[in-house]
Amino acid sequence: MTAEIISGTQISKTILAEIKDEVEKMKAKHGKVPGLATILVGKNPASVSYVTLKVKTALSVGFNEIQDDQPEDIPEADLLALIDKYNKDPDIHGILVQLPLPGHIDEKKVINAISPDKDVDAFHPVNVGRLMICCDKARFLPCTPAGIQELIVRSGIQTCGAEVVVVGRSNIVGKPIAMMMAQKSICANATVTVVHTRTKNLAEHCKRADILIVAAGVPGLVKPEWIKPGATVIDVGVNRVGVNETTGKAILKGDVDFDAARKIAGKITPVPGGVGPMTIAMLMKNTLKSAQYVLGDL
Ligand code: L34
Repeated sequence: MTAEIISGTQISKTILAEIKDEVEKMKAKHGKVPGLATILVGKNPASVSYVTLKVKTALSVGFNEIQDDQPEDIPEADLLALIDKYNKDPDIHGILVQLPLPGHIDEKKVINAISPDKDVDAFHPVNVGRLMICCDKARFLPCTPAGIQELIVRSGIQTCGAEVVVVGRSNIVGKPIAMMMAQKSICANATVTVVHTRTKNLAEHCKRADILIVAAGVPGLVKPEWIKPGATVIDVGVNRVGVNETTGKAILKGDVDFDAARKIAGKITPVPGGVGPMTIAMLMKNTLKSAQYVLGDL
């Protein structure tokens, strides 16, 4: 058996085309487009790569995009003041501060400073709380988990009653996707297990999964014998394992041993071209929603 590839590149293109249409409608109706401020502190190569893609994508769907690059040594107070400026700017509907931040800046303080109404990452405690209680004010879902859910739904994978195993318990991916997959909703209704570094018999848990979501940040962690034949495997890991000597580009590897897993799984996401592009598409969706809400169209 060779698993079918779930292409995040393809699916994200469809979503971005939908968003572009909505932006055009907004422009025609209100003379306005969604505004996104992207703040990058320092020059972490992975962050530069992701933010560059985010900026390019925002422009391609017709957003007003403000790319705000700041030096590595920006004082925390200055960064907080910058966030406050965008909080007050009526043309900005989404604020993104790319993580990780340099050690002298308190990440929690920064996340708390972003207005929950412009928190298109859904990292603010108010939005995390809304996600947890599934209330209708949950306008923003965190981008990577929302992207994973879209991949699953748009690939026609049944989640109702399915065994979902999530490897990893981060605030950005593991915890929110586990909560989302357990929600009472047609896109979810799964039975969810969260496993992590202290779990006994990691392999045994993974083997039960109809849908295995791996967000551990450990290249090649999941071996083919951990996968139930025919299962769906979603690989969230984007690990930079080296540099291609001819192109100078980073070599990316997922958390799953892809070539071996492909022979066992039913469906699988590749790295690159799987969850990564979906994260970016969902950021655009959140920014669009934010603007639609402000304009009274949601
Ligand atoms: N604030 N910080 C904030 N929001 C986020 O949603 C993120 N994340 C994570 C890191 N820090 C963040 C991202 O944007 C991870 N992440 C992310 C975004 C995009 C991609 C990967 C991770 C992506 O597009 N990956 C491509 C390869 C890109 C490359 O060549 O470097 C892929 O196909 O997987």
